[in-house]
Amino acid sequence: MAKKTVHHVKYNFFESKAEEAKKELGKEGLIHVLKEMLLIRHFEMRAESAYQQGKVGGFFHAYMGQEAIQTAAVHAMGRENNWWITTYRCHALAFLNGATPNEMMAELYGKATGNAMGRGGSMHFYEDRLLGGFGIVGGHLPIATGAAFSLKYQEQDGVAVCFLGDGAFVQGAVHESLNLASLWDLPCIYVVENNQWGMGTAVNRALCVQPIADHFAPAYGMKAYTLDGMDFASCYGGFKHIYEEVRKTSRPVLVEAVTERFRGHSISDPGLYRSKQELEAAKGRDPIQLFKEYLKKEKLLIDEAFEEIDKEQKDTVVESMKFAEESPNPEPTTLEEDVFAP
Ligand SMILES: Cc1ncc(C[n+]2csc(CCOP(=O)(O)OP(=O)(O)O)c2C)c(N)n1
Repeated sequence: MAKKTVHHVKYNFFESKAEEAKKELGKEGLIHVLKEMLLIRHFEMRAESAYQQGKVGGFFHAYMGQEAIQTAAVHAMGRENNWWITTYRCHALAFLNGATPNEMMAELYGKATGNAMGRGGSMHFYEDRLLGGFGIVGGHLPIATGAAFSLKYQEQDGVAVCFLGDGAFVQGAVHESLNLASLWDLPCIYVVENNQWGMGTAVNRALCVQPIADHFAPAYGMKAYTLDGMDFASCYGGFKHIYEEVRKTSRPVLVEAVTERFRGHSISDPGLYRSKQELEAAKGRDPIQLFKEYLKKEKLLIDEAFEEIDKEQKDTVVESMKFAEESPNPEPTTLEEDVFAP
């Protein structure tokens, strides 16, 4: 365990085998990871600008600053066999599960070609193994727990991976889910992405004790893992270890990935509760910059190649805006299609 204090909290970081990422993914795989993280970042930035131009409506929550966590989790565990589920901050996980930038942007624009046919918007992206984007804080944990139950009941290989925020952790359904998962030995990996803030409330004003995983996992008879959420290689090694353990034991685990979001809670939040200096300090550990430096240190990347990849990803996102712009609106006569109302 590596002890480190972040935001006045003493963490016991899991000492991941960071070299595993290089060993298993190789140069090509790591460059692919860089491309994905850059695409996620550019997608959020461009989508924000489209929102500001009035092309996107509804809620909008950016994943900027947290890219390393879900990218590492999906690469370490593989998207097939597993069930994935997250909050309204769901653009990255949809992309990592196979959604294309075109269909994602079109969904934000409310177009018929969108990921949810223009019905869901920013908070409700889906993929074959992604059970959704959910708007009710903590409300998706019972669904993740049910997905883990189904895997076990049907004797299928795989785990359910559930992402939630630090603010969500105090929600009742979270604790009912942890209790049941432990009681029934369900293969569920609960990942608290501690980005330091709820909507505008600092985590230390919402939670009576921290660190989250170290304090709460023992109460449910689970193992706790704390990961540096800004460091891809460390997250990759950590998730790899956790995945193998959960498949072997069929015991749920509680993971805390320590990170910080770079934007307000949602696009309508100017973030006045955080000083400029605090934000700059967080950006000093930008996961994409850290990953770039790591690749350079490993002699897998040079600055010129980075610039090229960066531009490529930006262009892909700009293309997706064109696609969304030119896509048709859903036909009003289809309004009642695909509606489930018991
Ligand atoms: C049950 C419920 N209560 C309150 C809200 C309003 N709400 C939306 S997001 C949010 C904060 C959640 O913060 P956190 O879980 O830390 O996630 P983050 O947005 O930081 O990723 C709140 C209170 C909601 N959507 N659902």
